[in-house]
Amino acid sequence: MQRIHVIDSHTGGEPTRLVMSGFPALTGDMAAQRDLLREHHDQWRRACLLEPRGNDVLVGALYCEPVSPEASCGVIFFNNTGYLGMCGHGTIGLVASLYHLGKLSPGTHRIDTPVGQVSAILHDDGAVTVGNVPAYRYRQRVPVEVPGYGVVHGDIAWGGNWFFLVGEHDQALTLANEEALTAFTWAIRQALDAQSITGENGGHIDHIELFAADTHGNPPADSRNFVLCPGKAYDRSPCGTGTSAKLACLAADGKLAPGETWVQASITGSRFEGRYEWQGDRILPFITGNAYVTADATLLIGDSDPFAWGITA
Ligand code: PYC
Repeated sequence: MQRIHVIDSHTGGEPTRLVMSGFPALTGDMAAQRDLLREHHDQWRRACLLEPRGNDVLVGALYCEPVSPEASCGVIFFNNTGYLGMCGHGTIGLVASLYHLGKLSPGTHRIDTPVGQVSAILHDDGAVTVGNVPAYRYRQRVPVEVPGYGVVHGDIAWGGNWFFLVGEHDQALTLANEEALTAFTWAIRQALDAQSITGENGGHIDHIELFAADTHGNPPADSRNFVLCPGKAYDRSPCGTGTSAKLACLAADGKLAPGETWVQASITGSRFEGRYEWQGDRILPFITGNAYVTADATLLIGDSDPFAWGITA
């Protein structure tokens, strides 16, 4: 019997499963550890995140020893289909979970990730501000022919993952319309792949983000979004890396000044606050949100369980 200690939380409705212990030992820098996990131990990701123990919406976070002297810890994020560069909601969940365990106090912390070091401030009221990796817009208003929908224009931006950001569309951004939104964004994602439209240096665009006015909020947020994640589930939170990519586009367009607050609502109505500082021709995004711990549990992987390592196609 294998045992994995996890802390579950949600950030704006989006769940994070933090793995504290039970995974195989990994070595090297964070990117090397992520690659080792992917290439040699991927069944541990599947056991934690796929059915019957997990589900498509869950994002996993593997707690690691820090690789740099100033960091409190390292983290590797993963989901139902693979591995994420960075994850904003997951970092907020990580910090809230480590606070729950008594491993972090309010204050500023540094966290090593496979795509660079991030910072996290745990505020006295429990809110967390993530200082994300530098973000930037790579291409503006790129046309893509989407079968069944016609030509869709979007910006390509990096916020710790690659995003295609679409503001021009006729979709209703409501939870009731979730199936149509998933179909539309999945069609965009497939069209980008088919037409070899990528981020810089061939970076795979695996997140699609739609924007509209927030007509539901009271008071309204600056914008409402729908984010399709790599495994086809939609983000219940406003997506930390997606909000970072949005800030990069707003900064590039001169629509948001450095230090000014941008309130991003999600499709569920949950909110993040974002702001940025310039760093050369990129921005440093800061994303603030709250996470809540929902479980402190031990996952059991039994030798005789036919679905011990998850249900796979
Ligand atoms: O918050 O960055 C994020 C995120 C990525 C995928 C799901 N959430």
